[in-house]
Amino acid sequence: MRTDFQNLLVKQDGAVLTIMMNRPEVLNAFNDIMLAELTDAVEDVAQDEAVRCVVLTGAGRAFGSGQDLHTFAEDRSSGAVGTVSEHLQKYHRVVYAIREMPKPVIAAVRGVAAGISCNIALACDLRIVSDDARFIEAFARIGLVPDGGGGYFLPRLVGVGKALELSMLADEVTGTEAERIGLVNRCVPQEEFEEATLALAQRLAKGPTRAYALIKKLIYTSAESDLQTSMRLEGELQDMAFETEDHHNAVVAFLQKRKPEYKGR
Ligand code: LHQ
Repeated sequence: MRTDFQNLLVKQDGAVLTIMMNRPEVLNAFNDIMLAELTDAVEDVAQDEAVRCVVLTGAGRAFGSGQDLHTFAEDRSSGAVGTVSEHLQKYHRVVYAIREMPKPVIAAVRGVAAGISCNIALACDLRIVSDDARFIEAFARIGLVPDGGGGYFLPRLVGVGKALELSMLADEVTGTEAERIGLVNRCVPQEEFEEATLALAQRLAKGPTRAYALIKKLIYTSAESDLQTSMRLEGELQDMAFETEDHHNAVVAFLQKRKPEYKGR
C-alpha cells in the first residue's frame, strides 16, 4: 500500500487502514492532487487482503469543505478543466471505488462535511460522527445541484422530503440531528470520537469480510430491485457465503459453544 502522498495521510493499524484527507488550512477542500491521491488510495486498498476495514476521515477540525473553489476557479479561467461534468467524473471514480470495495468503508466525520465532501461521506457504508459534526449540502448556496452521488444517496438515506429540504435550504445539520434523521449511523461526544471510530473499525476488521462484501452487494442492489430480484440475488450470494471458511468455522464454533474467530476468508 502506497503511503507517500502529498495531501493524504495513510496509516495502517492491524487490519484497519485510515485514509486522512490532509489540507486542513482549507478544511480539506479537494484540489486535483488530493482527489487523484484519494482515488489511488481507495482503488489500491480494495486489492489489499491484509486490510479488512477502511476509515475515511479528515485532518484538523473538518472532514472536508467540498471542491476547492479557489483552485477550481483558477483552473476554469486558465482553461485547464473542461466541462464541470468531465471534472465530476473524477469524483465518480472515487464513489464507485468505495461502493465496490469488498470490505466495509467507514466515514469518520468531525466538524464540517460540505458539498462534495459531504456526499463522499454518504457514499461510505457507515458513518460515525463527532457531536461537533456539521453536514452541509452546500451546493444550492452557490446555485448548484448536489453532486458526487448526493442526488442518489440523500433520498435513500433520509427520504425524498428531507432530501429536498437539505438540498434546497442547504442548512447545516448537526451530528445529533444527522443521527436522528438517519443520515449517519452514530454520533458520539467529541472526546470519545477517535476511540469509538477505531473500536467500530476494529470490530468490522475482525468480522467475516467475505460475507460483508456480499452484504454490500445484496443491500445496495436490493435498494434498486423488486422482492423477486432481491431474493434471487440473495440465493446466489448465500451460495458464495456458504462456501467461506469463516462461515464453516463459525458454525463449528457455535456447536462447540465458543466464540468464532473470523479470518476474512
Ligand atoms: C475553502 C473552502 C473551499 C477553498 C473553506 N475551497 N477554500 C463544485 C464545483 C465544480 C465541480 C465539482 O463539484 C463541486 C462540488 C462542491 O463541492 S460545491 C461546494 C463547495 N464548497 C462550498 O461551497 C463550501 C465553502 N465553504 C464554506 O461555506 C465554509 O468555509 C464552511 C461552511 C465549509 C466552513 O465555515 P467555517 O467553519 O466558518 O470556516 P471558514 O469559512 O473560515 O474556512 C476556513 C478556511 O478554509 C478559509 O480560508 P482562510 O484563508 O480564510 O482561513 C476558507 O476560505 C477555506 N475554505 N472551504 N471549498
